[in-house]
Amino acid sequence: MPTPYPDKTFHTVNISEFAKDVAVATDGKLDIKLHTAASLFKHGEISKAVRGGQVPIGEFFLGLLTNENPAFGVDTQPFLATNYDDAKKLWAAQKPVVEKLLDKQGMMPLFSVPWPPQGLYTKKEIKTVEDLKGLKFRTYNSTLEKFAQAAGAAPTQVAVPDIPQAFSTGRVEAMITSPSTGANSKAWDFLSHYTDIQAWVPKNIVVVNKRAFRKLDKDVQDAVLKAAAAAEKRGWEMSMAETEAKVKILKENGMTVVTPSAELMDGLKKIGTQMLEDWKQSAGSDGEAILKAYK
Ligand code: PCA
Repeated sequence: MPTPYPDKTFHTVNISEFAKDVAVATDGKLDIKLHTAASLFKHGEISKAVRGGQVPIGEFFLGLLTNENPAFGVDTQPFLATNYDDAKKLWAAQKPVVEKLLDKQGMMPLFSVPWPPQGLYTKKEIKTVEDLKGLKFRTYNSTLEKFAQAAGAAPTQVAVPDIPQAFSTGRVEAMITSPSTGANSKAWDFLSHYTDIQAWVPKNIVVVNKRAFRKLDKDVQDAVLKAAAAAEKRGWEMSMAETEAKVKILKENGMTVVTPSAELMDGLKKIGTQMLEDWKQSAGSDGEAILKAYK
């Protein structure tokens, strides 16, 4: 099972628990071996590897598939769902469409877990959108890339394990990510301000190859589904706990945690509104169904 993020990431910890639960429930009949931190496949290759059956199961950032279909990345739309309650509602609205799209590719979702709300990391205080102009900006999917571009910044995609090096070599100088990824990357080594903009609550997803799943005995299938449901519940709770714990660590390590100015939020939300309009255009009837169910 390939996963993209390092061992200490709470998503990875949750998945280890999931694998253990499956092994225990099946008396070792199904033993899931994790290959973390993109060690088996690069992050961008994981969904294809599951789809093609090179691996039976894998984890990836759902919004990475935005280019395949905008519905996959609705949870990375700026300011559409910015807290856990709304994120839960958005997932309920998005899930049937994600299931349908993955099914066409021979895959099935097992569980999905959110990252904490996304905040802004910089080397100085950011009071307005204009302050972001020209900054070399680390991104992780095409939606964030558009957002950074619309704010006048210069986006560059960098995978989580490469964040410290990208900052230390000056390839990037700002980013939007969770307190989790910020703290795990020791953001204080190269950044000073964390502005709590709570811009969106994006998710990782664990998917299986349907053919591989069908080959399992019925009791093993049931054990996997049961462990998956438990992992989704546990993962959401871990994510909520993570938010507070990791903001505290940012502070303890000397980062200035800033409540965003009204002016900054207005400017960023204006970009979000325009991006949602564009998203609606590209997401068609699936997009409409998601937004209708969410509202
Ligand atoms: N961490 C991952 C995805 C979202 C998050 O909080 C990243 O920065 O790539």
